[in-house]
Amino acid sequence: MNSVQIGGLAAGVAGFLSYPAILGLTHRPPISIFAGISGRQYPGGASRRAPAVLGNRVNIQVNSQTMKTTDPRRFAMANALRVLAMDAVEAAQSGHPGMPMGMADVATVLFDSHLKFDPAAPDWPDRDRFVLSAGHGSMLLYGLLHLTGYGDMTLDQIKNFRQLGSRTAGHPEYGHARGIETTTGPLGQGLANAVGMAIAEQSMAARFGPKVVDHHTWVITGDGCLMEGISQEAITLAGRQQLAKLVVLWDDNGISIDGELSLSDATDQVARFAACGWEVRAIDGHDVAEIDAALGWAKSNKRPTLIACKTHIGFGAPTKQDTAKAHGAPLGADEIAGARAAYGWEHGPFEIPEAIRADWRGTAARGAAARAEWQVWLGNLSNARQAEFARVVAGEPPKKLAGAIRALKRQVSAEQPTVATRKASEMALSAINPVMPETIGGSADLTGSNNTRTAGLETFDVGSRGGRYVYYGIREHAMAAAMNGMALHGGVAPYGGTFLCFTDYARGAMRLSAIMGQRVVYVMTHDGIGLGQDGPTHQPVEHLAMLRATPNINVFRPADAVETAEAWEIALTSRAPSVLALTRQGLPTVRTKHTNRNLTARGAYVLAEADHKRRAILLATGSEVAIAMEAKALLERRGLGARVVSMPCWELFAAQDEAYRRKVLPVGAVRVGIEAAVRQGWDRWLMGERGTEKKAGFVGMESFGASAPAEALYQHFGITAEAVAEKALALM
Ligand SMILES: Cc1ncc(C[n+]2csc(CCOP(=O)(O)OP(=O)(O)O)c2C)c(N)n1
Ligand SMILES: [Mg+2]
Repeated sequence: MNSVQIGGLAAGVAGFLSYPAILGLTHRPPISIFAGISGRQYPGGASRRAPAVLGNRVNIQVNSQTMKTTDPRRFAMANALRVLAMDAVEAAQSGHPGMPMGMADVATVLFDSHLKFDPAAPDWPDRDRFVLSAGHGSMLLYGLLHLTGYGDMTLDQIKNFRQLGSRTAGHPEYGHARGIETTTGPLGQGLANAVGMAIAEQSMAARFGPKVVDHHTWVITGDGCLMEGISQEAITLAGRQQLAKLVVLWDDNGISIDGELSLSDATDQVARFAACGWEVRAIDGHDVAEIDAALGWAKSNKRPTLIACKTHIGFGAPTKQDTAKAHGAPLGADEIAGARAAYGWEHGPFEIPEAIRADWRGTAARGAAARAEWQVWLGNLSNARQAEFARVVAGEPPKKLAGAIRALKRQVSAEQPTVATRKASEMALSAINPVMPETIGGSADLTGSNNTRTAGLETFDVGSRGGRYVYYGIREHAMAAAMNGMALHGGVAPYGGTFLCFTDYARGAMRLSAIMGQRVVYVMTHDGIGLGQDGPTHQPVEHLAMLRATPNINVFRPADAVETAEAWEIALTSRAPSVLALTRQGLPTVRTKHTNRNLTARGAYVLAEADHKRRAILLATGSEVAIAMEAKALLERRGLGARVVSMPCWELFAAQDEAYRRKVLPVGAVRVGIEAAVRQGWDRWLMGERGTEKKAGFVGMESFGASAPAEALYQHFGITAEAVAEKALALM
């Protein structure tokens, strides 16, 4: 049988067809898998050719002998990765052996001949980035780091895979071991991170020159990554931006957890990527010569590249190869023995012969030489430019930042404008962007609403990589994940906007900003019912609670232009992600007296002291601080002293010492919290921290909101100074 026609579906979906029952892996019959479009030319001249290895329902015997003769060195290197994955998963009795076994050949060729890396300097700024988006295959990455000689990844770490305190967590965790570029596991995130890394590379190259910054970003994705919605956002953004140095290696194995991919998907991924503006090619992911050629071709492309690597999940496992059984469970002793026999691997668990280790360590030589050459290019920059490069790579804010913020605060306190905090954020950015050339702003198609683009910021685009404003399009999730990638890449400080409500859409990536501790600033405007007539779908009543429940994110809800400037300063000097929840509606300036000190940095502070004997403490954030001030006036008029505490950032307040918190929230007075959002989370400040239930009240939201002008909504939901004063009185 010489040719097979499959009705227009991707190869992985079409395993039922009558392939030769036993297909040698290097055997290449002239198979045409794409009926009617066989030999079709794809953009860039790549023709989508038939992978030599097809069909996941076919019991393919591993032709290890052929692979061995074709390229014995790389075959042995790949087998080292495979046995380490099998053995580590077996030892842990937990983990995912199938993907590393399937992608070992691709990874070997990548590290052996293409990836620019140096284990002696894992953080070298001009290294290629390698992202394992299919994070469940973590043992592939750990094996690579171990064998190539990354100091953090010892054999003991591999043996302690998935154990408490080991660097070899279930999924790759950024910060656990050098060489892990990003935390992956939630499928699709790594792919979108990589888009951000590729953007950062281009931006840095425009700033510091293409000799000092010139590297690729390589990503391994699985079927799962490509099924996730975020992948569509990511690949269309990358396609539009023509991120030529981004290469996706898709582990096209036709299997996911539930079984054959055809159960749930029939997408022609190659055609999909081509339609999004990518260069595409399909290869046999076990044919090293073909892999080598494809990776080389990818580097020469003018647009991002997808290489569909047809592979066998659990490659070599006698009965579990090509089945979901190889995906996420230990293979068991028999399968492991059978796979070892298929590879001709005669060594015990975790045993790698010295010759193979030496071959792996040898792969680092190329990168070491490239780094030495790079040092020369860096040295050619002036001292000032070198210092600037070092500063931005280290993520240090510029010295001028503090002064710029102070000057703005002084001006605002004097002029006391009534402005929306989204506008105040633009004012802050107008002071920041000129003194902080590493910022890269953007918005998910709400530029005019989020006020994220300041005068003088050019567009980041194909012909203008020096531009610092990214039109992310309506892609909240990919925007957030790309910003993670930019922050992880280093050298740039990303911020991006959407409506606070659409935090939901970005949430998967925002959680990872927090887990990884990355300086990403989320400019989330339209932060409550105050946006008015767009109605409940756009009124984020529960989002503050959800964000505050997320560890390691600073959630700022500034009350006026002064607090907004302070929040920006903290966000840009911090190692954690920040959310700025900003209003659409105008707010009066409440910080009318200038202080050089950043009061927002303490999280909460006494904005206005009680004039009469203190009977009430009114705690509020953002747009409700002005309401608290009015309520205070009402109470004082009746001789009842009320203190107003502005709480722009709970996380920072919680981090203050007890003495300071006690000073702000002393025992005794009744407490009323005011926020146009749900109460969840408020009880710590109202009833905890020396408060009591009897003396605690809350004025806020219990429902989703409604469509009406903001003013009417505040009246309708009873978030008014009168209601606050009444609540305080009732508690006294
Ligand atoms: C967002 C997200 N949803 C679900 C999962 C759970 N999960 C991990 S791997 C996987 C299947 C992925 O299939 P594929 O990428 O084809 O991996 P393979 O089985 O080929 O290794 C799923 C559903 C996850 N990690 N992330
Ligand atoms: Mg798969």
